[in-house]
Amino acid sequence: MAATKASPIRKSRIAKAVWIIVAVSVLGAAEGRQKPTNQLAGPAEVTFAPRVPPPITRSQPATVVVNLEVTEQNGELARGIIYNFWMYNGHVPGPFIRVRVGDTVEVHLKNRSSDKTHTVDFHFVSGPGGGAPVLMANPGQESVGAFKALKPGLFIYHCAANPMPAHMANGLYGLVLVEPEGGLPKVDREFYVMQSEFYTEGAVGKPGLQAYSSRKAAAEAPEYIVFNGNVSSLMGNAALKARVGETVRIYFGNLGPNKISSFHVIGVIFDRVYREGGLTDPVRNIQTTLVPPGGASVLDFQPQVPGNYTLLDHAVFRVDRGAMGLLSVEGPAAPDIYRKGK
Ligand SMILES: [Cu+2]
Repeated sequence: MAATKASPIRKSRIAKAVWIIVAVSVLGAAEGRQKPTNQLAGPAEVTFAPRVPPPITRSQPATVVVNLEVTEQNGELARGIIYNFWMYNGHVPGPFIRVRVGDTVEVHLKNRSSDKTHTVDFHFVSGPGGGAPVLMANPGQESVGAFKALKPGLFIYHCAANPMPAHMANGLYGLVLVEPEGGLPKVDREFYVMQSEFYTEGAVGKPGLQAYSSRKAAAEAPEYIVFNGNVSSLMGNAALKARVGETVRIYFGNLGPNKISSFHVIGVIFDRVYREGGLTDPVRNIQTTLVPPGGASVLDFQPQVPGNYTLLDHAVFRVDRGAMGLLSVEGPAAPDIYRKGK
């Protein structure tokens, strides 16, 4: 169409089109400015206990993808004692997820169960159910949700499908570290340790496949209280290892579901304790730290003397139920600090 002069209608259409182009480019520019916050960093690097992913080096927030998969499978709770664990990514506890404050965490949850609905309640999430209603996945289905990490901290995640206590007690939990801007002070070694209880029909030590006892769970009478899902997960060859003088950090979570942990490492004074997982204001020179069900704590220390150090819940009869681990420290003796005789 040959037009020498635009009609009023065409004029207004042109104006509209120009306005749209301007609006789009303004929005585009705004998007461009915000782009660092939306940068896709790809899948989050995750690890299984006692390993911890390396510190985050990004100086800008990003979108990180976390893939979780729920299965139900038999595994050893102690030697000769089998339990049907419900697991995130085939492990109890589930993967350690490390992100940065301001990150958007895009969670993909695959539910491989044939007959149970599962989900995740992330304590780092601000919003209803910690994301659980969004992530609810029926048997065989996949759910997706995206959540912005508004606050730094060490946070628990756990299943929250009905009946929630059973879904938690059977093994569906793990930790998320939301690093503050600039990260935490650097240390030489980092470990992931998570305490939880198991309620078996058979008394502690009874061999064979042990069913979950909802009666004992309701009575808050666990048969097992363990670190990292197994009585011997941190014993023998699986002991944590460090050298004299190295700085050591334990990311400690307590799922419960019922018992408060009085976490202690025999022969160690914690230089810094980030109580209840709050990363802004550590307290110093602590012997034992209280970690409630659904809570966590970050513990920094520096072993000065070689030898074996015992991790335990200082409610000490629980050691007989499994609440014990070892840190093996190698290096030169330090007789000025510790010696036999005068
Ligand atoms: Cu579940």
